Amino acid sequence: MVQQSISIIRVPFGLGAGRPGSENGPDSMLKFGLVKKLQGLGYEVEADQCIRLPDGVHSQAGTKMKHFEEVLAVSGQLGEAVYETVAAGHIPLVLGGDHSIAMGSLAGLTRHYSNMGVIWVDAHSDLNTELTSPSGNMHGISLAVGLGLSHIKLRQIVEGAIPLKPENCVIIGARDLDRDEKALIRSTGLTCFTMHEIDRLGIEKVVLEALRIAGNGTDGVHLSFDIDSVDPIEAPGTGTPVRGGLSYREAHLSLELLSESGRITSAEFVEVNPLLDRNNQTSKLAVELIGSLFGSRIL
Ligand code: B3U
Ligand code: MN
Ligand code: MN
Repeated sequence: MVQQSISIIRVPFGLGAGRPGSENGPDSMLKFGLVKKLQGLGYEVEADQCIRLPDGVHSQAGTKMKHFEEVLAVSGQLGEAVYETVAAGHIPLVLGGDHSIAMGSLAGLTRHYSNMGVIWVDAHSDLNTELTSPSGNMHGISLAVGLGLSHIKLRQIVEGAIPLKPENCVIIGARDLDRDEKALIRSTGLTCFTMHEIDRLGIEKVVLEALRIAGNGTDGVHLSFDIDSVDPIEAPGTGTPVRGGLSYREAHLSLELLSESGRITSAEFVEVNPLLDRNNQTSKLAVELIGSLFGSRIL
């Protein structure tokens, strides 16, 4: 991280997921000491931004994508807040909420950064579109929206936003991909390090390669971290757990390496679902992992 002031943006919104609970993620991460942790690492921390769904926004019944209008309304507000935050020189740290909110973050960020890389850590690729989504859940299409592959465009969310370039986007930790998502990964040429590659190459090599790709000629690198990338043994409190994920140490090492690189300019942590958690294990893990991203070390 280059700048020294973090602005936390809470997004208590979970309608993009298939089950309730992720709307409680931001409060839970704050309750388990996130602000203190970041202050202890030497940052100035501001935590009073909170994005809420405006009154009176409701999706029409009968559209295929569930809560489409609500997701766009929240994303629009989040996008403006993220843009203002980076424009003022602070590091935005967005706390979800479900992963549909990434559309807002990406829209706000690409208004500021003209050539941004993205590292997307997730069990899924979130590369469905409204045409291919098997579930109708908006959190499954957010990266496709970021890449300009959906009918929903980033510039509809924030004026002046631009699509991501696939050659600067990297997915890490994937293990549950739909058929059309696999085809999109192949045709767009974006890089996807599945759990198979992580097993074979080791997480250090994968993360360093991801940094090279996302950092190649870019003026910012956004980390979008879906907590379901971590194995459900460590992170059970999430809506769509998939076995065979990142170990506790692989997850920490990833964030430590991203921190060491000094290249990450914004981050979001999503899909923490306190209603599904065991002893708040997942919220506490998320706080620890954010600490690693911002420089916490064992020694
Ligand atoms: N690809 C599936 C499943 C899914 C995506 N993201 C999550 N689940 N969390 C879909 O619904 O698009
Ligand atoms: Mn996701
Ligand atoms: Mn996921």
